[in-house]
Formats: sequence, structure tokens, C-alpha cells
Amino acid sequence: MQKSKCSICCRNQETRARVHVIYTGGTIGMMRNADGVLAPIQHELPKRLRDYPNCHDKSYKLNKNEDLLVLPHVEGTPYRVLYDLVEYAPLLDSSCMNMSDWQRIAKDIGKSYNQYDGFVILHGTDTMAYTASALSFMLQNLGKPVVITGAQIPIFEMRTDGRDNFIGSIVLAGNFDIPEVVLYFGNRVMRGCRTTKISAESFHAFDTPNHPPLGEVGVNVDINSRLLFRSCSLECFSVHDKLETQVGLLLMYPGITPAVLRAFLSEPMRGVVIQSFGAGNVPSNNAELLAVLREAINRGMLIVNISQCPKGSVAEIYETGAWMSMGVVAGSDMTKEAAFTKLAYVLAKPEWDLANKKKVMQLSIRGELTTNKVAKVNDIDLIEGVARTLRLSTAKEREQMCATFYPAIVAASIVENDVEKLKALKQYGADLCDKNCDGRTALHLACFMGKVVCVEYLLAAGCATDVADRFSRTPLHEAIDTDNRQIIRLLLKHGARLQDVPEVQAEVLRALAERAQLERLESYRLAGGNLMQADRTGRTALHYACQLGRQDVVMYLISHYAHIQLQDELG
Ligand code: ASN
Repeated sequence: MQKSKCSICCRNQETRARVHVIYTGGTIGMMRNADGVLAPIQHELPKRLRDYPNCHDKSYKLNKNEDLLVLPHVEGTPYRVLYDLVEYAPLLDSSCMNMSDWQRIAKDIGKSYNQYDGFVILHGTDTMAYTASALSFMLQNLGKPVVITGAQIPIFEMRTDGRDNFIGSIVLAGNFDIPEVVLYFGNRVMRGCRTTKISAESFHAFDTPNHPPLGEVGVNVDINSRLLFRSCSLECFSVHDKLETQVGLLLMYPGITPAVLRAFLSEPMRGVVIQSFGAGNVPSNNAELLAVLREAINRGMLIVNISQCPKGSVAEIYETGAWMSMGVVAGSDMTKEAAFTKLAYVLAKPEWDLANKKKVMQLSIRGELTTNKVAKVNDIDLIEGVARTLRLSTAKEREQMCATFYPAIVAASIVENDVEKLKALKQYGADLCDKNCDGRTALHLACFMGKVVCVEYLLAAGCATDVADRFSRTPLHEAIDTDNRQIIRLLLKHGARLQDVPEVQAEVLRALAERAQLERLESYRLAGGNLMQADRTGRTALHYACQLGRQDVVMYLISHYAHIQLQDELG
């Protein structure tokens, strides 16, 4: 693992990493009170941690002014992790937490971001997935691990999951390049905004139903780095500490009345996540209910539709899902925790109008939902960004880099049928007529993909029509092989000519006739193929079609022969 050490705290101490632990409450630090029930006890955890040999190594020599806890060396990890712990007052059972607590945690991380290599939040399990999701959104362009954990049994008890969760989290935060808010519980590292609590008793209390865990801590710590979410933005880390509090989460149930729904959606509510049935369905036979929803949307309320099934996403596949076209945002496969906290975050962005907010709700901004659409990064900006990051200065270096990037971006633009991007690339200096290592051009690809507008643009931009690749195929061959007559005509209009020599033409025609590929025969003819072309033995496609009894092919060929002969007779 490549870990960038914090230059402030780790100067001259190559093997050290520093982690900041924020203790908010939860079972992990609870004890039985006078009534015999579990409650968080102020100051106990920081005091006792020093006496647990697997949480603090007393033999480690700290510098004079350092008042830190030291994790004993963990085999297979590169750094010795030193940590400090702040305890919030009052310590809370997470059921008592609200948005202001998320804001406090986010701000505290923001304040000390540069002094630590990673952060651990000790938290109750009941609302941990909400806090993890909220932090995922509030901590923008995060570049360090923020690990949230807790326990089902207090850390002070003999049998506890708290100690493993605590130690594992510190190891992760201090040693691994995980630029995400993750929830660590029951040996699994999970993306914070994908988690949900699934058990009040099991040590495996959390799951990420629609996304694989990011890693597992067993004999080894296995992080699947390909699954990690990394911010693509060139902006630095920042905390967005505003949240819209007038948001709600409503579980749809059979028989819900319009009056209940109206009450829930009434002012001052600004956004609501509705957990609908199955794949996003509501009672579409209840016109009054639908009218209440429509009215709220028309008033400017942002309604997000997610499924109450933990697995799968919403989609308009039933009549009962048609309400989504009213202007409801489809929340894909987001958990209720992610959808709710994302809505609070998005609604608190003054720089976005409602249309933008709706758009962002449907995009994956922290890996919280599965989508086919990706947030569009302007490719040109991307090139600029890479050039800046690599500190490329000479024109030659930039040219080399562009030569590497442009073919891929040109190809992607054609696949997306995005002529505007092709124009921008041309303006920026991309050579749209360039060949790749197979001698193929953008025009080959556009013809093959049947992207008519791109073909038109490339031809108008002066791309050569008769470039043959290393398999002797021209753009015209691509159009023939996809039977795209519109493109065939366009190419011919711009001077393309079928370059197959007579023997090859005869060969192609024979194969098409034998296989009775009438459509292809017609495409080949339109592209300039000579249907009467004889092979070396003097036989034409008609001979072979007759021989095999391909009646339809014979009819087709004769009609064209007759046509040609008639023309000949007419002179
Ligand atoms: N009620 C506790 C809490 O959420 C549950 C726990 O932490 N296991 O604070």
C-alpha cells in the first residue's frame, strides 16, 4: 500500500502514523448504571484504554511533550499508530443523536484534518449508518480514511466485539490508503453510505446490501482497492457543514391514506424520501394519493423514491411505478440512510437550483448508488488536470500526453454520439483523422457503430474516406457489414469507393449468395459491388445460387441482371 505520510506530524518519524479518535458514545463505552441498564459513562473509556495492553503499548518511547496512546505493533502493517482520543460531552446513545451531532463530527474532522493520517469515530450502532452516510457527503473530496465503529457489547466486558472493532479501526485508519468514510464492524470494511444496521444482536450488525464490502480483516487485512471510491475533483478537501433539517423518511404501507400522506408532506417539509414497495411502486389505483404527491412536487418539494426492499433498485417497470414520471427522483439502490442524508446535504446546497439538486440525487457522488450514468467530467479539463498534476511544462511533453489521451476520448465521444465533444476536441488540437495501431480511424469506428451524425461531422471535417486498416478494411466495409445504407450513401457522396479487387468481389458475392444474405448483397451492390463479377473459373454469384437452389437469391440477382441488361439495351 502506498501511504502518503502527514508531513506535519510524521516529520523525521518515518514509521509513525497518527490517528484522531472521536468518541461520541454508544454501547462500546457503556456500563451498567444504578438502574442496571447500559448507559455511556463519561471519562471511563479514555482512562481504561491505557490499561489495555492491546490498545496501548506502555513500553513505546514517546517524545517528551507527546501525550498519546500507542497501538502495539501489528504484524504486516507498515506503521506504528499513535492516537489521541477526544470524548464528547455528553456521551450519547446514538438513538439520541441528530443532524447537529453529524455537523459537530464533520467540523471537528475538518479542523484537525491536516494533523492526522486518519480518523476513527466511536459511535452507537443504532444510528451509525446514518452518521456514516451523512459524513460521506459532508466530507467533500476526502483523501484520508474516516472509520466509524462501535460495539454490540461494551469494550469493558469480558466477551466483547468492541475491542476487535476498536483495534481494527485504528489499524485501518493509520495504515491504509482508504479515502472514504467507511464503517468497520464484524471484521468487514464497508462503504459508509452503503451500510444499514441489520441486527440488534449479532456481531455482524451491519450489511451493505447492494455493494460488496471494501475489505475484510482476517489473518491479513485485505482491502480491495479497485472498489474504493476516489474523488475525481481537483478541489481540495472541505467540509460542507450545512444540512437541511426539513427532510423526512416515509415508509409506504398498504392502506396509507391521502390524509396521512398530506400531513407528512405539508409545510415546512422540503424533501422526503419515500420507501415504496418492491421496485418503486405505490398504490396507483388511489387517485387522491397520487394527487397529494403531485401537489407536493408542484410546490417544489424534492421527493426521492427508494425501495423498502434492502436489495435491488427502483425502476419504472410496473404501472404502479409510473408515478416516478411526475417529477419524482428515482433513488436507484440507495439505502434509506444514504437517501435521507444525501437529501439533507443536497437541499442545503444554495448554489444548485432544484433541477440540479434532482440531477445530483440521481448521480453517484460518493459511490452511494449504482447508476449507468456517470457524472460527466469534462475530458478537456481532465487532460489539463493530468498535465498540471504531472507538472508537464514543455510543449513536447504535453503533445505526448495528448497523443495518448485523444484517441481514447475521440472513441468515447463517438460511442456516446457526442458531436459537440468531437468539435471541442478538434478545436483543442486533436487529430480526428489519426490512425491507431491497427490503422483504424475515428471514421471506421463511427461507421461501424452506425453513428450517422458523427460520420457526417468527420466527413465534413475532412477525414479521408478510403483509409484501409491493416486488415484492408475501409470505413465503407464497416457500413456494408452493418447494412447501414444511410452511411453507405454518405461515404459515396464524399468520394468513398469500394476498393475490393475483382477476385475479392467475386469471393464476397459467392459467400453472400451461398448463405442467402440478401440484405448484405444489396448493401454491397449499393456500395459499388459488381453483382456480375465472375471469379477465376468464370462463375458468378448467380451460378453458385443456382447450384445450391437459393431461389430468393436467384430472383434477386436476376432482377438486377435484367435491370443492367435493360440499361445496356437502352444504351
Ligand atoms: N443503543 C446503542 C447505541 O446506538 C446500541 C449500540 O451501540 N450497540 O448507542
